[in-house]
Amino acid sequence: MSGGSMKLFKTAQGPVVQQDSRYFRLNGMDWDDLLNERDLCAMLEKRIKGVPSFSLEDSELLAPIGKQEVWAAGVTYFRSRDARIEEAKQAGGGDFYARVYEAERPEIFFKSTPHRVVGHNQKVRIRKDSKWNVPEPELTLVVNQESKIIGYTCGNDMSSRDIEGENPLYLPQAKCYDQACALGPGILLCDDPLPASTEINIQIVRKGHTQFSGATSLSQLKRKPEALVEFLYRENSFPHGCFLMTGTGIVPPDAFTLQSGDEITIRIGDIGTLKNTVM
Ligand code: DO4
Ligand code: MG
Repeated sequence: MSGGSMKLFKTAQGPVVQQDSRYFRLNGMDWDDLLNERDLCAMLEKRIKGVPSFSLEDSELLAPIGKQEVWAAGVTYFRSRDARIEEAKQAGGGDFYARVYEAERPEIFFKSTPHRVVGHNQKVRIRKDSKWNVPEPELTLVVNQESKIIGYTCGNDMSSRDIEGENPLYLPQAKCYDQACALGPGILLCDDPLPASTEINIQIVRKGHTQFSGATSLSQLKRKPEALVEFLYRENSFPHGCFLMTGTGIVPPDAFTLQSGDEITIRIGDIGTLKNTVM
């Protein structure tokens, strides 16, 4: 890619591209068409030539999603495998997690329709019928209709651990509900894989005090992003492309559960920082 890295943001006025710390509006361009443009970065470089830059405020940002579905991979880090085995032990489900961690076929599940997704600075929710809730900070792949990874964003796979732990068959209820998925702030457009040294950080602040912080890096991710995409696109078409969360490598201690008002900050390498408050 020439001209340095680019990021794509979504606003109510339309898509915005960032290059070299300058922001340009892409007036009249459709978000879903853009994500599926053949040579996106080259097209954007041409398109922003001569366009005046402006300063983009955080308050303008929407979740960087259009008509795409969001899917998620699970048990892709050793830490997640361990935590799930423990959480499902009583229900007799622990063995499933150890097996899927080693298996050739990854765990991939449906996470969210676009209307359930929130963006940077918007509110995520915990279920009223759950007592044990955590955020899951996950590198999220942006994949076009031809199964090409065109970029990356930060994702939060909000999860109800008591529901999931009670019975693995409850996974869809633990994972898929209104405002259970946060994506943003924008999309780092990138043709190449991210370096293994890319860090994933999370901080949870309650009433001004850090309740939990954690970090991992992509070197701990057991599966290659391309392999996850290959499985997802087997026997499945995505006419608008899709988002694929790659699993969490950070799980807070078992005594921790989210509360209303908690501020969750997720930072991944050069992608940016996704911040959400629990409703
Ligand atoms: O199998 C349960 C969910 C796993 C998950 O969401 C993760 O590992 O990130
Ligand atoms: Mg997850």
